[in-house]
Amino acid sequence: MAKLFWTISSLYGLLFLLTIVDQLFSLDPFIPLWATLFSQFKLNMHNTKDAKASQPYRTSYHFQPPKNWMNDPNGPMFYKGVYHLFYQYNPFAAVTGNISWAHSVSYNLIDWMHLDNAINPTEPYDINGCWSGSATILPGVKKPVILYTGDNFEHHQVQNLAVPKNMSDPLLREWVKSGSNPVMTPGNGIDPKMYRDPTTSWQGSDKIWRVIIGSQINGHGTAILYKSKDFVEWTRSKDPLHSSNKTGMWECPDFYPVSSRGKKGVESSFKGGDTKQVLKASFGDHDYYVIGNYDSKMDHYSADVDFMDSIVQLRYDYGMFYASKSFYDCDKKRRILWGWVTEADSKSDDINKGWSGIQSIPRTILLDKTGKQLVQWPIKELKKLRARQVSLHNIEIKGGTVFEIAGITASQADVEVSFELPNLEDRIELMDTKSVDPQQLCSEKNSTVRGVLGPFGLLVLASKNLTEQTAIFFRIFKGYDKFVVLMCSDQSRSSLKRDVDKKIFGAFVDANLSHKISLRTLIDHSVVESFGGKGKACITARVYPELAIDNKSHLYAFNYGTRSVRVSRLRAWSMKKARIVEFHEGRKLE
Ligand code: DQQ
Repeated sequence: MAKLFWTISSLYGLLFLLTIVDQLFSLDPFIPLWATLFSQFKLNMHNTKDAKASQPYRTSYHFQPPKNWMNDPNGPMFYKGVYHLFYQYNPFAAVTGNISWAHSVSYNLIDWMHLDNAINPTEPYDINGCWSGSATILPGVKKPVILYTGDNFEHHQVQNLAVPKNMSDPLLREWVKSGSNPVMTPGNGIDPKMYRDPTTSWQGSDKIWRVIIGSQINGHGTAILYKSKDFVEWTRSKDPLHSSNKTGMWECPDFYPVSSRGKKGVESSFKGGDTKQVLKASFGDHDYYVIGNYDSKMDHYSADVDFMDSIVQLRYDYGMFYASKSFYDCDKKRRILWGWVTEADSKSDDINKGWSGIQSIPRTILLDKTGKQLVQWPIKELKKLRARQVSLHNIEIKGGTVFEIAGITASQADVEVSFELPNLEDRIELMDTKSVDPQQLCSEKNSTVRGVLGPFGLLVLASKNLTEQTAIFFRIFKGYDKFVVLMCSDQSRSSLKRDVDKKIFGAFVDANLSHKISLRTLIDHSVVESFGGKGKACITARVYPELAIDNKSHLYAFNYGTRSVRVSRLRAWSMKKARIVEFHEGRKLE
């Protein structure tokens, strides 16, 4: 027993040391050592090779648990050299149910160690599920705390507090629930079934903590505001922080400052100047956000353009991406966003696969130079997985042609391409964006419909004869006062399978077009995550090809417009697998 204890403690000691060294010096050689350490201690390395043979849709570098159901990301944080990601998890099946907080840790947000669940439904106040919530790192004591929603014995939603059991454990594996739970309960006009998902808390200049809870009051999406001095006693403010009579229930709100100068992220309690404040709410299957100003003295938030007040809605992602959560990474001074990417196959497919749900690649978020929208980009650590590379320069793609980008693993790749356009004054089609839904436009003008400038882009996860293909492409139109860039992700021919959702997605890219438009696409077996115009519009899709799997998958560039476009530069990389290890101590689910 003593030996086991010593082994485990030295393992943690070494791990902690390695994470610190890695943080300080960014030394890649330590990474294999980290993995070796775990295999030496006979921890359960996940045998992905075997899994792949029968699992063509399992991802290789996106975050997913070894099995079962996963939905929302919860309580992401960076604490003492370790990134933590908790997530909504069913430990028993590939469908939703028994929702608990699973827990994984990483030193680089790419390689992960899966730990035992952090919070399980065990108490009357959370017995029907430990639902979404957030972590806050208390300054001074530098201690993380979690607020989460419990679905209680009456199926009423209440807010609960949990703290680490052992602050000297660098992985913070065990969490204890507060004896004061629930710390917030629905009252006065709050529907107990519409009261959930506390945000990361922030402090005003009065040092008082604030948090918002997602709700729907009188049919309106609402962020209920609470205040507390000690995280235990919370008082509801008379007025909500914000609400909208144009939306229903707000799930998983997020509220954070972004710098209006420079490229650094901003911590949630930041009170300096030169910031704007983002409010995100999840509703109608999408994550919408507004940008505005927050006066922490009056607790007043005003959006520059409010939810649903403009034809074009600001969304983090115009494909599949929901219940997201951001956190401030104090180590690299950036704000990072995670989002749940659900499956587009059937429930019975999920049961057969034994799993459902992945997380997006973590993205850095910044305010765009215009101040009118955010820009997102895959975290720089992802580059560590780039392996074999192909590069192309200055290639003309004539109208109506396709060419293969060979030489990389097309089912597991990172592709960056920049398209150069001909003279935009030429007769290109007109478009009044004020009355057009881009998703609808992409469905009507799918990848087979020829235009003048476009569709041009990439065909990914494509079979050799193109029977199966997912097309990510642009079309350029002439708007009233500027050129309009439409970005589409067309899944309609992605698979021969019938029982999968092949919806087409679309977004306008506010790209201030000057003859070039860029696309980055991350391809990972069953997920295609695309960033148009340097991250101004993102579209994530799930696809389940039958023919175009593993080494039978191909990558092409195409142009079905009548005018030629030029690939000024294309770089594509095979991607390595992320290192995933499991470390379970077999603690009972209390
Ligand atoms: N998922 C959680 C809720 C949240 C919803 C339950 C959003 O807390 O509102 O698993 O996907």
